[in-house]
Amino acid sequence: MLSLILPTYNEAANISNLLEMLDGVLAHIPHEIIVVDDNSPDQTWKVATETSKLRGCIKVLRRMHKKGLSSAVVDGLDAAHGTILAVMDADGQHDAQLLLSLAENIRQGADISIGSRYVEGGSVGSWVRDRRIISTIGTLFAKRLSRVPVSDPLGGYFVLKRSLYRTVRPKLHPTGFKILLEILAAVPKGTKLSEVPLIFRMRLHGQSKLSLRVHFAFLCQIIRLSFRLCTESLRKGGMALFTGLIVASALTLLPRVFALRLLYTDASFRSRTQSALTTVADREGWLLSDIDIRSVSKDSIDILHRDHLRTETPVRHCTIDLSSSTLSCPQ
Ligand SMILES: Nc1nc2c(ncn2[C@@H]2O[C@H](COP(=O)(O)OP(=O)(O)OP(=O)(O)O)[C@@H](O)[C@H]2O)c(=O)[nH]1
Ligand SMILES: [Mg+2]
Repeated sequence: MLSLILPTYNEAANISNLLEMLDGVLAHIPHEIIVVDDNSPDQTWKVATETSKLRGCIKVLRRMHKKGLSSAVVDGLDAAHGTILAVMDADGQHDAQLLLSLAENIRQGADISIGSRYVEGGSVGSWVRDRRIISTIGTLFAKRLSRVPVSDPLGGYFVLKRSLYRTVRPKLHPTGFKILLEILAAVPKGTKLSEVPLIFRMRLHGQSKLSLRVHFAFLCQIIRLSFRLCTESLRKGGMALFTGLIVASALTLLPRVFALRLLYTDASFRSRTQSALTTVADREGWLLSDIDIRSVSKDSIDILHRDHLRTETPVRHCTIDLSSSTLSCPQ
């Protein structure tokens, strides 16, 4: 089943048309539509509720306080039952027909499918110059924060697998408008993404909610996600350092372990070595703890001896013959 989330705030003049259009587009697909309205003063929730009485597949989630677009989308996605989850603006700017191509991409194996204004065939429509510039700069930053290559990480029209949503859900901070960016910054590496050209239409009725406050929230989101990316890279850097230290220590110890391997593998050799060392130490008046075994062979062991009093006596390199327990220390 496909679950379509429609976030609304003051879209009373648009919602009926859209729901009617969707009725046709989704006629052959098992689906549910969840309208998430923040108690719009123009009573969008009421219009949607009236329509839902005629069509069973529509649910209306009326939130009593305005909490913003991203959190409305997340609440809708949390309440959805479908295996394929879709999100679309409710102001008529997103072509409802495109939903079929987006959903088809998921059926073909994509994990997330996005309506993109920045691939060939897509466009931002008749945006004024300033909005084009802001969107281009924002998109540049956002692309760097996405974990998968994408051309339009700031869009609001996308479809994803429920399993992917479950994976990213704990990482989502649904503030501001850009929930897609939040998702793309949290997807696992190797996530399959596909994009479908989207021509962004003009609003037919109502007003945009894209305010200065929304732009500020976007700025905060970019800073927060950049910070997260940095700390993750640092953590990865820390892991690399730790692994490097372990490998370096192993490489340093390996020759020594190899030189002493007979001591680890041959019990009788170990006891012969032990008795030869004790004999030599008793005879020379050494402490066993002052003897450092460097390497062993079948007939002899190479040792370093340092006087435990740490006097001027230099460290001596000696060989003990195992059969006779004799010590030779070349000068
Ligand atoms: N529930 C809820 N929906 C919201 C909120 N803000 C915006 N929306 C809805 O989110 C969708 C996108 O918002 P718009 O204001 O159209 O933003 P936009 O499409 O980026 O900007 P325009 O191109 O100027 O329309 C619309 O369906 C809005 O009704 C909100 O605070 N709560
Ligand atoms: Mg809009």
